[in-house]
Amino acid sequence: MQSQTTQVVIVGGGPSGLLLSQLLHRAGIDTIVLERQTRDYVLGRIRAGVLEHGFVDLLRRAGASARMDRDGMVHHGFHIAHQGRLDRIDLAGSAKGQTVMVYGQTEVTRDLYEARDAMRGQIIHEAANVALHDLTTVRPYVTYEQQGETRRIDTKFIVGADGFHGVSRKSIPSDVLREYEKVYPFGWLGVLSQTSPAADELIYARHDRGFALCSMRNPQLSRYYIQVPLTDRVEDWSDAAFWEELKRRLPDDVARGLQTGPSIEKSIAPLRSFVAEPMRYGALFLAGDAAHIVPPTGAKGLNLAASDIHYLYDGLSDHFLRGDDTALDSYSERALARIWKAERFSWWMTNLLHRFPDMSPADLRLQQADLDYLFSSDAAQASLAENYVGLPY
Ligand code: RFL
Ligand code: PHB
Repeated sequence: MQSQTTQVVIVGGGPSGLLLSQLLHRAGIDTIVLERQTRDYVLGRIRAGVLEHGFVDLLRRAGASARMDRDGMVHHGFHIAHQGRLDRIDLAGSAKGQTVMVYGQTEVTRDLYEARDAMRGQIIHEAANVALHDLTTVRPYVTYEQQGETRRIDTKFIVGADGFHGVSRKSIPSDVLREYEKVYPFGWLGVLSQTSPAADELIYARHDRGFALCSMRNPQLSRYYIQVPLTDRVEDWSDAAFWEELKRRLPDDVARGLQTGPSIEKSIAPLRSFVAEPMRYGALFLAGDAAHIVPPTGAKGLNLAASDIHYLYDGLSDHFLRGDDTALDSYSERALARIWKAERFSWWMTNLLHRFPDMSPADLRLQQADLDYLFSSDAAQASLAENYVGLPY
């Protein structure tokens, strides 16, 4: 069997895996990334759009920020539409000058691939049937299949950055792993279109017909979402039906000014809150969506992946460069403390803005009171802003 050796095997070539591989390589630590899909497939996914400053700093440390620093859009606030009007959350004013960066996950991933190429980083695409072995020994290894052949990589540590449906979390015995999950009774239908954005800043809309979000990728590219029942399929939604429904959920003046056009991409994502504990099993460390999922309402998924990578990079570099395992041994605990706070925030923002199918008149009044309180209290706005820009690492 063909075999290789490396210091860290990273399963998953999404943003988490690529970012860690790039940071470790710059510190002189050798990695191999195993990705199930082709590069074009990974780069075809349309996902996150809002980056916290912690993520921005990490991309700079990874030497992969030139395009983001040039083309990314710094946002000082966002809007919440409710009862036919727009109220603004002043992020910079409420969160001590902090802002967020609007720059798409697709672009982040492309920039990371290019940075890996420039350093000749090893990324193996179309790696099938990845399997993790001997995780609780000092000689763990990974096998995978390529072109009909089974190959082996011997290593010291394995990082599971293979997303929610990956193999890594499933490699932890069920009597060790605890899983916490909440599934929401709706999804988000997302549309990407070559049109100018609805406004200069994002608009999150609460409406009796359901939630809507106006976001963007650049001044000519917009991203919109509407809440839909889980039973809906993408084929049920023509572009015309999507635009009509979106407009109905926005304040009149925003709807009137909305530029519509053909969709470039259209997909439905279910909403889920999920955490797996612990995030370490022997030589295996979970990071990003492999360990946790948040509903996208607070724009936290990719940003949580970045804080995991920050803690893991600390731990792995201390291990290899200084022979100190303190940070590695506390990885799961440190990462989970921040994850649960982001889970809370994402759940709260989802509850604030969505229409749940079983809401009673009392639930609706409570939801309205939550919004009224938000816009009548500087402390409530400061709390929202502090969480939205990202809690400290
Ligand atoms: P990913 O991106 O899922 O990458 C995992 C990679 O692992 C590969 N893989 C395997 N490779 C080898 N062997 C296996 N057995 C494998 N199984 C899987 C996969 O092919 C893939 O390439 O996880 P990662 O890197 O942890 O990154 C997480 C983020 O992608 C995710 O949290 C965000 O996209 C969530 N998210 C948002 N996050 C934000 O911070 N801000 C946002 O504004 C935001 N908006 C969103 C979002 C997610 C959305 N969807 C579609 C779920 C909006 C949406 C609609
Ligand atoms: C996006 O632009 O895709 C986006 C922005 C904010 C969110 C979720 C998704 O909360």
